Formats: sequence, C-alpha cells, structure tokens
Amino acid sequence: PPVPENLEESRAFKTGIMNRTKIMENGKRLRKNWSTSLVALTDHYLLIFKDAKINSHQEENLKPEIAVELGGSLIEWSQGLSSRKNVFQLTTFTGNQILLQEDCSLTAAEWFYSIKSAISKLPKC
Ligand code: I3S
Repeated sequence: PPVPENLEESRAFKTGIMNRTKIMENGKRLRKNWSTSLVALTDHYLLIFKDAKINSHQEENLKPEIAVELGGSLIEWSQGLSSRKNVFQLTTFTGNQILLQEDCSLTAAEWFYSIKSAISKLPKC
C-alpha cells in the first residue's frame, strides 16, 4: 500500500515519542544523529515524523519524514551499536537501518513487541 500522506490518514494503532537515528541507507552507513520524534505504527509502516514538538491541531496534517516498510523487515535488540539503554534496530529489506530508543524499558519493550507483531503478520517477500 502507498505511504500514508499524514498521521490522520495513516490509521496508526500506536503512536508515541521515541528517540531515533538512521544508521544505514540503501546499505551505506550514515553518521548517527539522534533526535526525538513522534512515531506511529500502522499495519504496513512505522512512520517517523520530523519533530516531537508539535501541537495537537497540527498533528493530523503532519507528513512522515521516514516510512519504514515493515514487510520483510527485521527487528532486533541492539548489541554494541549504542551506549544508550533499550535500543533496538529495524532493518529493512532495502538496506535501511534505524535505531530506536526509549529510556523507559517497559515502553521500549511495548514498542519492540508491537512492531515485531506487525512484521510477523506481513509476508516476508
Ligand atoms: O556510534 P558512535 O559514533 O559512538 O555514536 C555517537 C555519535 O553519533 C555522537 O555524535 P558525534 O559523532 O557528533 O560525537 C552522538 O552524540 C552519540 O550520541 C552517539 O553515540 P550513542 O552511544 O549515543 O548512540
């Protein structure tokens, strides 16, 4: 399905704030640049929005900066990729890799298992 234009159209079933950094794009390593973002989970995508500082009446029109395609993606708890705690990585079949992090281990685990479950419902290729 096409990438949703905005949050309202996305019909996301889970939204929240997480820290994120893209570390690979099309198989090429990128320099880490952590930022705090609104993230939204849909059946097919993890949408990452530009700025966590948004006010509610702008929220519906917010365009995703990154749409991680979940079908064929891999999610793993990160080992040795960051000094931060509760970091997990999402790797797409196109060779993009994003680290996601949240200080609260319970919130991080909720995100991890929600994304993992969404991935498992999609065909692998
Ligand atoms: O994997 P690295 O290079 O230790 O990641 C750190 C860097 O991205 C650093 O930026 P500078 O390269 O501009 O110093 C960030 O400030 C750190 O947050 C990164 O490490 P952590 O452990 O926070 O992912």
